[in-house]
Amino acid sequence: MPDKYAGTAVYSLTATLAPFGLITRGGFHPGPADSVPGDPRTVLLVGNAGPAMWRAFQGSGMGSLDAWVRDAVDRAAAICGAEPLYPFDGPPFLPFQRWAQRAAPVHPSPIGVLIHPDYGLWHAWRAALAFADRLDLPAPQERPSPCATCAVKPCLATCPVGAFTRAGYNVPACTAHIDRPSGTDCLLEGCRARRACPVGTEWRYVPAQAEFHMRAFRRA
Ligand code: B12
Ligand code: SF4
Ligand code: SF4
Repeated sequence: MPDKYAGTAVYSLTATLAPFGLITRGGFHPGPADSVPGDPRTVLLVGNAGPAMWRAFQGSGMGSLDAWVRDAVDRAAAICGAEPLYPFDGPPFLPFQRWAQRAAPVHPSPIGVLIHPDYGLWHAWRAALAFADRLDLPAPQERPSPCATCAVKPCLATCPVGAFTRAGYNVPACTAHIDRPSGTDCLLEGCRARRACPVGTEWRYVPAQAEFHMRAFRRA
């Protein structure tokens, strides 16, 4: 976070979220095409990268990650005078992946999840904060997609049931596999295709965190 934010709402937000392992992940000045409810002038995104948020959540003793995030972010939003919005409220869901591409150097990967040049596939969005005022934002970082220079694309060759096709992500094939004994590896360690990506491996989720998300996905 640039020093120029010292003492501002953005700075308070970053400091308030840090003990939760949550980070501010850039922002943008929305227009009508961004479909942000309430017509705010600035949107900041909040998310996680790697296992930091998971460790804080584990320490809380709460069972629902979404409820824990809402609790933390609602409080942070009240402190800095913003309206909180959540990716899990829906359907209809808010277009967080589109907003993310406005706010941070992320790009669609061949398996759908957005890839970040540092974090690889090991990051997510947990909330957005909508501000009525226009806040100064750092210039957007222009960083190319790591997928552009990844000749082998192991993410596309690793799924045991070929769930990633030209037609998109075959969710029923994936969930059927993880319900079978042969799918235990995906269930307990996380999606094999995601694990095959060579980018940002130091940010990889720890096994308990991967299992938590895979079980939540299976329930969904
Ligand atoms: C519904 C949903 C699902 C559904 C359906 C997904 C599907 N059919 O593709 C299910 C339950 C299957 C699912 C699964 C997962 N999901 Co999901 N999901 C969502 C959710 C809640 C809504 C998506 C949506 O409909 N948005 C509405 C549209 C209008 O919004 P949008 O941003 O404009 O959507 C665009 C993108 O989604 C994009 N898009 C979608 N698919 C693809 C595929 C390709 C190839 C490309 C280029 C673009 C693209 O096109 C849309 C139109 O512009 C989002 C959160 C959110 N609010 O966005 C998370 C979200 C997309 N999921 C996410 C994740 C991480 C997962 C899992 C990997 C979870 C896990 N296990 O760890 C799994 C994938 C399973 C696996 N193999 O590991 C993350 C992605 C983070 C990232 N780095 O990009 C999100 C953003 C949630 C978050 N908190 O960050 N998910
Ligand atoms: S394996 Fe290569 S193509 Fe696939 S997501 Fe990672 S960098 Fe992109
Ligand atoms: S979780 Fe396993 S079955 Fe599902 S897409 Fe990933 S690799 Fe394929």
